[in-house]
Amino acid sequence: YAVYKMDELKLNWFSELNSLWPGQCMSLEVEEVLFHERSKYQDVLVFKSKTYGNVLVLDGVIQCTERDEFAYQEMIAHLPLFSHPNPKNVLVIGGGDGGVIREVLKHSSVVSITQCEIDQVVIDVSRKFLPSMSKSMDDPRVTQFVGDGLAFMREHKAEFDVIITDSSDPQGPAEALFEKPYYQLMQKALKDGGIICAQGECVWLHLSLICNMKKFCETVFPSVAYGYCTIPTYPSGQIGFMLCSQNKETNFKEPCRVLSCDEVNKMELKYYNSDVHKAAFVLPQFAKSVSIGKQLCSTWPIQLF
Ligand code: SPM
Repeated sequence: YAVYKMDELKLNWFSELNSLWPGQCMSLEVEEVLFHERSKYQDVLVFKSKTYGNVLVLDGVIQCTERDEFAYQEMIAHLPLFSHPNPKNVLVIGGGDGGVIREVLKHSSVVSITQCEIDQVVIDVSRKFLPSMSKSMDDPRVTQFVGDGLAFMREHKAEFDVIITDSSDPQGPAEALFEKPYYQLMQKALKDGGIICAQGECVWLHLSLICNMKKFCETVFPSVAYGYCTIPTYPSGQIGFMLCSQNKETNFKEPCRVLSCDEVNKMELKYYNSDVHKAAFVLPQFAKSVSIGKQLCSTWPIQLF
């Protein structure tokens, strides 16, 4: 599948061409290529952009930019953590840049964060070029493993209050993380009442994938919800999250702890607040009708228009 054209880097523009979002792409002006190598798993590129800071790109797909990463990292971490009454042990699958760990560490109830990232190169380049995210990985509450998330999950039972899957897209190393067997393993790796949250793609681009995922999630967990945030540098400016709970009483739309303005400031939150939490689950009609199962699901990707 398509990755960026090297010529475009030379011309000082990076364009995120990919068959997952045909006929459209985000482009960023490049000031300097900081790192570009193929790891064992994927093409790894880091460049300094003109207006979005340093940018991490895997297999031609933007993973995070210093300017807008907080939107995604805050939401994928705080939606599940504020939906759990007392999260203590948290597992992060993927997230080798450290941004999700940075957010999880803001919860005083959390005593341990275990991370399993498949690609050591992603960790290394993040440590070097994305310090505002990666320095979180040095916190004593964090234990890091480098390996396959699916294999890791097979070996852990009833250990975690919250599992966050911060993956790349379902082409390449993260493919299995969008399938039912992985969700079944996560369900077993959770303690009673545990909650999971996973990168859930984009309703503008991958509605039938989301619909199919939500349907199989509902066969594994008694409570499932789909939320989203806006973010300029992901395709169509939006990305979603699949949330599932072992507790049928979990109402994802109502956070367990509501934050005051002071608390929002103390936690240095730039996107998440308690109103944003509730609003994240209010879907536009075209997505709502699919997510409640009123429309036939087909294979993805589908195009809306
Ligand atoms: N910690 C940041 C890692 C980013 N993980 C998610 C990357 C998703 C990139 N593609 C978005 C496509 C949405 N349809």
